Amino acid sequence: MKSTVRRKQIRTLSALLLGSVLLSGCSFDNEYGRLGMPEPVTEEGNRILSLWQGSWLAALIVGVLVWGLLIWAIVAYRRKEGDGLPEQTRYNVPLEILYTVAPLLMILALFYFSQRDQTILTKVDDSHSHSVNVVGWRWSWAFNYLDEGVYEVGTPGEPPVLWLPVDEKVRFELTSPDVIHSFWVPAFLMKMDLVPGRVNEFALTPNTEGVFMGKCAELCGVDHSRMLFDVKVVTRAEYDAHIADLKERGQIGKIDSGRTDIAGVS
Ligand SMILES: [Cu+2]
Repeated sequence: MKSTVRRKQIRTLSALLLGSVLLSGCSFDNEYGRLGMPEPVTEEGNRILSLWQGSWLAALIVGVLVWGLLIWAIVAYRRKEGDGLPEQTRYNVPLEILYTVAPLLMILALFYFSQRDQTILTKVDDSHSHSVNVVGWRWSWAFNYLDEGVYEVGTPGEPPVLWLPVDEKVRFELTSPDVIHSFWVPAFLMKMDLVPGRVNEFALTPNTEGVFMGKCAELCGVDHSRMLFDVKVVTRAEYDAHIADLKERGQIGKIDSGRTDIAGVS
């Protein structure tokens, strides 16, 4: 009688737990549903978010299965009164094949989805409408608006602002004249390293107006923590006005990018 009641309690508790997990997983509009990720503000963000959620869901399903089997084995085969030592066994070929093949299949599935999305997200073609050269240097940032021929540069004390027009695909060209930095805007759900001697690229389309913080995500030296910047996503008219303002301030040309094929202005 007692055990029937306990079984019922366990079943209710499991249903409640599973229900809450599924409910939070199904809703994309809250931080629980996004599993800690910020709200995407780019067209590409939803793809990254789905990869993140899918990976966690897969991990959770495997976790529940493993925990369930463990608990079942512990409870069902626990030592009972009068039991002696259990039968001692060695080797179980089907079981060993299972725990070799099962992880392999899981890794292949994770690899497939990661590789598929990475290929799409890092593909740069001619579909962008403008390009920005992001220069990370010890210890701030410069943004060269390549199509407009103007630049913005910051200092650790006065972080710069990168302006972007909403709903227009921008190509980032990442360069560093000194050490490795990393261009990270958490709200973009995307970051990429700036490596001296090479040009890294990616493109995205901001689709939400607002101000989003950015920072360096690669420990690069004493003032790494001060390598901050903001990204301001605005309308095309506001963007054009800002570019005109930069021109008026005389910020014309390009801050030295560390690229050998382009002569810098400083
Ligand atoms: Cu850094």
